[in-house]
Amino acid sequence: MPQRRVLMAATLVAIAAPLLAHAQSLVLKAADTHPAGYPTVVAVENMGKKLEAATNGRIKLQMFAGAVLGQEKESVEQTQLGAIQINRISLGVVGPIVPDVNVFNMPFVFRDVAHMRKVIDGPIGDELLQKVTDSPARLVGLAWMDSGSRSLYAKKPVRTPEDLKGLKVRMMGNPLFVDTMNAMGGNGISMAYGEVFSALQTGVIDGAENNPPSYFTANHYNTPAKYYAQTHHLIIPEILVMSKVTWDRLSKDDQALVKRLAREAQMEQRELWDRSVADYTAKLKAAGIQFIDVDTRPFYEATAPVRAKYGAQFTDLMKRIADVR
Ligand code: GTR
Repeated sequence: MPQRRVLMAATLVAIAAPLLAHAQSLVLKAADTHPAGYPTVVAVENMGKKLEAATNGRIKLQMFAGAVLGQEKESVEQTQLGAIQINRISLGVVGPIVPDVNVFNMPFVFRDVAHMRKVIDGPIGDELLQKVTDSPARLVGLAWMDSGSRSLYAKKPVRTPEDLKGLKVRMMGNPLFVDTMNAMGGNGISMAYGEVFSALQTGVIDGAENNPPSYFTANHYNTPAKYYAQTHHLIIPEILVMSKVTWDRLSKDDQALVKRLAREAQMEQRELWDRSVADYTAKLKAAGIQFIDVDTRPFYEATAPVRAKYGAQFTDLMKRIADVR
C-alpha cells in the first residue's frame, strides 16, 4: 500500500476516534461494490435497521453501495485501518491477506452451491471466520453470504478448455485465480471489478467470469462478451467483515448482538440471492445472452494442478469439506 495512503487513512482514524468516543451514536460506515438493491446490499442494510432498533439508535449503519468507497482491494485496506467499519467483499480478495481462506477459493472445491452452503453454515464456516479474526489482518469475520457459482462469459462460445485458448479473461486479484484460468486453458488477467466493463468493450480482455447477477448489474453483458459458458469453476462465498479497530471499541454485549444479526443477514441474503439469480438469468436471456451448457469434467481435471499447488497445506480440511454431505 502506498505510504501516503497509509498516512492519510491513519490520520482519518486518529480524527475519527475521539469523535466516536464522545458521539451519542456510533455510525458504522458499510461498503459494498454492488449497487443499491443487490442482495448483499439489502441484507446488510436490513442488518443495520435491526442494529439501530435493538440499541435504540445508539448504533447505526450507513450503507455506501456501488463501490463509492473504492474498489474491493482498497476498501479492504480502509477496513483494516478502521476508516470503513463494515465491508461485504468476496472472499477472493481476502486470500492474499489471510492465506488460510484460500481453501474456499480453489476451483471446484465445492461440489455445488448447496454443498458450499452446508459448509459455510456449519463448523468449518465458523472456523474460517475465526481464522480471519485471529489473523494479523485486523478484520473480524462476522458472517458469510452467497455468491452462487462463477461461470465464464466471453466474446465466443466456450465448451472445452481448447476453446479458451488465446482468450484473455479477467480474474479477481488473487494469483490463485490467474493460475486457475491459465489451467482452464485461457490467459488469466487480474483486474479490479470496476475496470472490467471498459476492458471488455475496448477488447483489452475477451471475457471475464462471474455469477449472473454480477454479469448483469455490472453491465458486462452489454459488451462483446455475450456467451455465458456454464463452467461453474469457482464457488466463492462472500464474507462480511468488521474492522478490528471498531470491534475492539464495542462492548461484549454489542459484539454478540452484531454477530447474531450478521448471522441473520447471512440467512436473509440467501433468499434474496436465489431470487436474484432467477431474475437476472431471465433478464440476460431476454437480452439475447446465450447460456451454454458445458461438460465441467475437463475443466475440473485441467485445474487439478491448481488444487494440488494451493491445497497442499489444506489436505485435512479439504477432506472434511468433501465429507460434508
Ligand atoms: C462478485 C462479488 C464481488 C466482486 C466481483 C468481482 O461476484 O460479489 O464482491 O468480488 O464478483 O469479480 O470482482
